[in-house]
Amino acid sequence: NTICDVNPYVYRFDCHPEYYSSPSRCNNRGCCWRDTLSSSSSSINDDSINTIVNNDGKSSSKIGRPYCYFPVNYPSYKVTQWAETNYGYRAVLIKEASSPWPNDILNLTLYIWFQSQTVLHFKIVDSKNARYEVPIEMPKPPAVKPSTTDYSVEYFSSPFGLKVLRKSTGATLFNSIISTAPLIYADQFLQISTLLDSPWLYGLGENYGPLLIDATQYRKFTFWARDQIPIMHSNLYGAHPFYMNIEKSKEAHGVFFLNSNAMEVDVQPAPALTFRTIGGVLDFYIFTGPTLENVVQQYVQTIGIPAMPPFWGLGFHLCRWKYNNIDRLKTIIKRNKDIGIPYDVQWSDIDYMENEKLWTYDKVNYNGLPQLIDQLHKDTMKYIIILDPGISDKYPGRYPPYDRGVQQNVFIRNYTGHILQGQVWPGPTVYPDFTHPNATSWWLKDAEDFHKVLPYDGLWIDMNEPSNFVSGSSVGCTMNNLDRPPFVPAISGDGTLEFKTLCGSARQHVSTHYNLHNMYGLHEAMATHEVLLKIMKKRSLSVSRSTFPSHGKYGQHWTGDVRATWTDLYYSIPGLLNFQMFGIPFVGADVCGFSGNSNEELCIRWTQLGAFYPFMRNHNDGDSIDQDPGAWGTSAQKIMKEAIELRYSLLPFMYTQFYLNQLDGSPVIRPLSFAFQADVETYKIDKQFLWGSSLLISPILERGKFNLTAYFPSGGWYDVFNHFKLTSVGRYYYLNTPLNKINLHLREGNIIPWQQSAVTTAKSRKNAINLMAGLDTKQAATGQLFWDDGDSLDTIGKKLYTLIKFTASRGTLYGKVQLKGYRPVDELRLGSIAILGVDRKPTTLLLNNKTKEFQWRDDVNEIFITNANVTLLEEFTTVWI
Ligand code: MIG
Repeated sequence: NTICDVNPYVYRFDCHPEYYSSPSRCNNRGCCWRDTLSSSSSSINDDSINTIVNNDGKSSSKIGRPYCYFPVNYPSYKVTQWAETNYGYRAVLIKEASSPWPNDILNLTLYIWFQSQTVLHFKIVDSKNARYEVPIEMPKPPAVKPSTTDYSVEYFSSPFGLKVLRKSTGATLFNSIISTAPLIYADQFLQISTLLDSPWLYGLGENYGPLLIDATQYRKFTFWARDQIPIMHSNLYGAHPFYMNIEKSKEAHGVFFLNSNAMEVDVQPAPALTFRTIGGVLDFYIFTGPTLENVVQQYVQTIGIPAMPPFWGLGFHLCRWKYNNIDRLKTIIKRNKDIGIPYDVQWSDIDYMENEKLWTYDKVNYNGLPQLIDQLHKDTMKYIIILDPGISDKYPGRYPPYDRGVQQNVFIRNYTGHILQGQVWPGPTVYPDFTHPNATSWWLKDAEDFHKVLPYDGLWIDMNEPSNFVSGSSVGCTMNNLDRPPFVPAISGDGTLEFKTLCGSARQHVSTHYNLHNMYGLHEAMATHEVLLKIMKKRSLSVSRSTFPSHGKYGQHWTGDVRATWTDLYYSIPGLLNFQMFGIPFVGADVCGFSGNSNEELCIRWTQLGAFYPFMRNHNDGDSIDQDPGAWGTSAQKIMKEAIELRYSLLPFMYTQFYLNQLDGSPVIRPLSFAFQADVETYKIDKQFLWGSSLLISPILERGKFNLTAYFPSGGWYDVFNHFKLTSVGRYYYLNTPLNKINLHLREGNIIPWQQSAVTTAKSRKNAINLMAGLDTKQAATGQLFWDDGDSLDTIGKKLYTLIKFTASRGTLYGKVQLKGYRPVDELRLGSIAILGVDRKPTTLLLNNKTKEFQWRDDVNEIFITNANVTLLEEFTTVWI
């Protein structure tokens, strides 16, 4: 009595997601096989496959309509108890017959916590045995539910399904009541499906591709941290099982699956989504928004507000792999300083180390490096070094980081209990277990000692997926169920979990590597963050390649080994926008591209776009040609310099976005949809983005292109350079964009603070604050400035900052000091004021009640005051009559 008539076919959920499904294998699972859209069974031969084979021929994350799918009412769980509790509900789910997956768990408990008005938390656990759960700090479940919620919960008894609805509209926030998508809960195979309210999805990272995930198509996302050049259809460095769905009614919600095991997510055009993981428990958070912005705030507040970066972190960073010696490094620093590139931070990649050993520097090729760092510091610059997690075990008795690590038991062990040995740059290496209680103090000791030798200002933590040049370990892995689980998601590589990393069976203090793998980078970042706090006693940067939810609390991120291609230039935008949603706002892609040779035009366009990355670092591969600004022809140098100067001039505004992020988790850069959610056209736009919600960046992303059709949401937009106003009806407009031009528009109704740039942020910070106000049709605009010393800890909590709100309305523009907790003597003078879109030419202008000279531009209706020359630490008022 298997009912295989599942039509429309979009409701067919994959019952054989692994490679090589066949009618007989499908049948063994009690599922239905159809290789056509018709509902009758076909006689296709046994070795047909339902997946497209990709290059390695082993696994594939490219999917289409499944041939093997669940019949209607596949044996599943029944609700045997459903109890209303103070915090929500508790239910018992029982299944009679085992599923075909080994170690099926037949008795489950479901907890539903009404966490807050906008956050619902539910978790399904084994009723009898505790299972591994993700060891990150999450908000405590409430003892009692809030008096009102935006959502309501329903369930279906048999087969069990759970539905969460938006009360106000009835929109689907989560719905696993699907007769053809049973809940499966076996020890190493757990899956749950949900119907989506609409096909508009964002999230599911770390991924490479367009911002909008179109659920009218099939697509599989895989989550298993891997040292993998960013490409489509592949698991990458980090794992963020979080998505947002814009509902048909244009409100938005988010769903976070708190699970760290190897995982895949199938998207299919029902539209629906299936989470399939190989361990842990089913633990979900639902965020009701209703704006995309609210969803991100609710998610970020749940996983943790990011660390506030130091102001200097927003400056320009320069790096490359294989300067190879100090003369080369000095030459490159000099040639960029000589041409006046604003430049805050110099980095060193692995070639500064002696034989690639951590906490050493090459005293031959980098003789004099400490003195060079001192010079950088004198020039108000900073210096960051790379660290890889692998510790060389080649010099026992002679290499303290290794010897002390062994003594303190901080290295990951393999299944037999011996320290696991892999292979990275120094040759054979062992891996610290950052979950071990001794690990942070062990890490601190070397970091402190080395800081006395080489006074770095921040750390770059690479290879922390963790990456391994031999799969598993130097002696391979076991055949046990942690290394050869019954099911492996469609991850890249040779189809095994251990490919280019450690064995799943390896042991860490908190659990197995099988469970903790996706969190290796997070745990390293936690330790590194603590170490930096202890050493610097100031804000710093720890920029990590691998990330997991809550990473933002401890560190920053860059998007890894992007190629020096126009395609990668484009995809850097959705990449960075995704990390805004994942709560890691300080993120950048390697400017000019990492792998392969860059070229002048690409590097110019990349520098122009990179000037608007939250984190701007030009970095490249060891074997590629130089691509620092000073490496190019003089006209290219000039354009790059202008782009970086533009960035520096806008940093007061960007820094203020980071302050706002501290308050509620808001992104610092945004997709257009975040600011114009009612406008469906914006949902797919990922070639333009916003700083805050007021500056629109429309970059050139193609070779040989000197014009652009860019989308302008309805309303007024002021060209930041020529001040002309474009009043859009919500359509694409043609923009002439020669090589030296970046399209930058100020949204009407906003005031942005800016400064003249200087060669470092320490210097530009001293310049006067200028204002650019773009009045809206009601002659109004607002803006604000957050200012502190730039690197002290917790200036917000300690109120050691100054916050000024700017308002323009009907013939006045004034600044009100909200808090005066930071009073620099030589900063915060008000310089120029540009007021754009004034309704008529004034005859008189008063600044703090005194007549003040101004210029009037008739073509753009602009008031311009060259130098207001008043302090910003007191209220000021401009009135024009
Ligand atoms: O196996 O340290 O993503 O930025 O330059 C390559 C050398 C190791 C990978 C990083 C890249 C860095 C490179 N690293």
